[in-house]
Amino acid sequence: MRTRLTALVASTAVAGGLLLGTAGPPALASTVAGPSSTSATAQPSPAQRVLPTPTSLVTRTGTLTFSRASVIDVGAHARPDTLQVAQDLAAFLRTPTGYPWRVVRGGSTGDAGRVVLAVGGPSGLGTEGYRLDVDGTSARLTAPTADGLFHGVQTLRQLMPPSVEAATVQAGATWSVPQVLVTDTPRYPLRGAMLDVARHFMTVGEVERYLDAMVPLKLNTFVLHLADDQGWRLAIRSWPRLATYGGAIETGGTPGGYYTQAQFRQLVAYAAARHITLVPQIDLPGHTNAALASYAQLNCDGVAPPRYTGTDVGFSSLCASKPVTYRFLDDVLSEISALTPGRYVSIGGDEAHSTTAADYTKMVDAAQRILHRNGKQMWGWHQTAAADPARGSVAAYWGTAGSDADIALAQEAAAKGERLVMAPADHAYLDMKYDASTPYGQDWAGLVSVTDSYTWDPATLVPGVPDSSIAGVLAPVWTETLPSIGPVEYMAFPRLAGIAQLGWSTQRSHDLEAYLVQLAAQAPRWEAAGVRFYRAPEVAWRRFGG
Ligand code: NGO
Repeated sequence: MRTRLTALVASTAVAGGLLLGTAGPPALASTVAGPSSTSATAQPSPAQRVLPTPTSLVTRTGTLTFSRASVIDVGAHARPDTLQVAQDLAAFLRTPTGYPWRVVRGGSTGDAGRVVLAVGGPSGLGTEGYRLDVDGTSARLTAPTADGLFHGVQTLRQLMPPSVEAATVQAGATWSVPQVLVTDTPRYPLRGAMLDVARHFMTVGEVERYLDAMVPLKLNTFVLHLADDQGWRLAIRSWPRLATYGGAIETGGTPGGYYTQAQFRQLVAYAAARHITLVPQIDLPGHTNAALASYAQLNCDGVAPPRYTGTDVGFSSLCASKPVTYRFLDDVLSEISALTPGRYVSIGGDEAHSTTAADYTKMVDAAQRILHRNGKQMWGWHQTAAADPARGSVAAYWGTAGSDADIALAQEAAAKGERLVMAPADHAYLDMKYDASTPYGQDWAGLVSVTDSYTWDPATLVPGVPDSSIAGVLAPVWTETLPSIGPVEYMAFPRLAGIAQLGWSTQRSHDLEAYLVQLAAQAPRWEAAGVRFYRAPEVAWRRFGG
């Protein structure tokens, strides 16, 4: 089932640029109240609505109101990717407003409110920044890239009433946005979520739903954990039993599943249409029981173990001394690389407790060489720093406070020129329970409240790792205890918003009290979009009608 967010991206590609505009009847609304403006519920200020916090947001007086005559104007010379962003925005807005939202190539006039999207903007916006200038007649969005425009659209969307997220026409609603000037660039270039579909399989529709929910948070990276002890979830043509046998069950012994290569491509494209890069993750040399169970020859003793349905870690390993292991790695990683337009493929590399240090290095290095030959860079957990990671590869740090061995590896990764992505388990692991009463999740890294997930700084988390080595943040959801996307959403929201904010917003703007109010402002939006979330006690969820 897809959420309303799906409509933000149209499936058809068009050529042109972006200008979103309204040339309809005069604005009637004098406030930024949503369609149910008769209710006494307080309305969040512009700064409270936009999450992650923009670099600069200046609130002006008054609103811009859209109407049936509103158009999106991309200008006469719009690039294809700009026009695509406009088409996607039009498609998104049509459903709740019931307005036609024509996309026009220049020439929109009138003083009743229009939106203009164009490539450009002031220097310094970088590859993802944007400027949104809303006055009484237009919302003018400029950015150097389509990524920036897309992020700017998310801000515009969050400035609209929550019912803009609804999947049906909201008759009688007033579609206004407050007049603001936003100039915004991300703190870090890499802001990601990870979803484990190996422990419990998630359908294509479930994964798409998660991608949809990531979009407003300006996340740009999605790590899909495709293989672990409990299941192999991607069809590999040269080793078909990986998926058909190794993917047939999941944790607990319930039926599993796998993606065909066509379905995987669909997911890659679905993410790309949302300006999100998908990073496939195949764990090795540990976390490989599903592969070892599928092919006896991959085991040092030539005997296939049974498939595994429990939740232990660290017991499986590929066999470093067998030539077939390297053929397997070559076949699998080459097929995955060919399916992946992105620059990274993750080989995991965590918890190889049943592999000697020498064997670990041998297999990780072999995997890295194969990826390089396929034009990819290695992504792995920080343990891969113990092998020979190339400069520019990614080490995702999942240590907890005070874990000296992990800190030493993170420092080693930085010294070797790796880019660190911060995913500290005691802050960013969204499978940790919120509190002792949380019905799902684990607690090995502690309980991670909404406050805990936001109260840290990626730049200073690991001593001895300079900020220049930090590429961003990652929020993993491991699914040993999460059988479907509903529980995944409940664990991810609202904490995913906090990680997104840490990755996007300046440290100077870090403010727990303000963040908790921003979350309250998201509640009616998530409700309208059908995104499940946990009503954490520190947030006054009803404040804005959520
Ligand atoms: C660890 C482990 C995973 C578990 C997860 C559960 C990493 C990188 N390896 O994180 O296999 O699923 O904890 O929280």
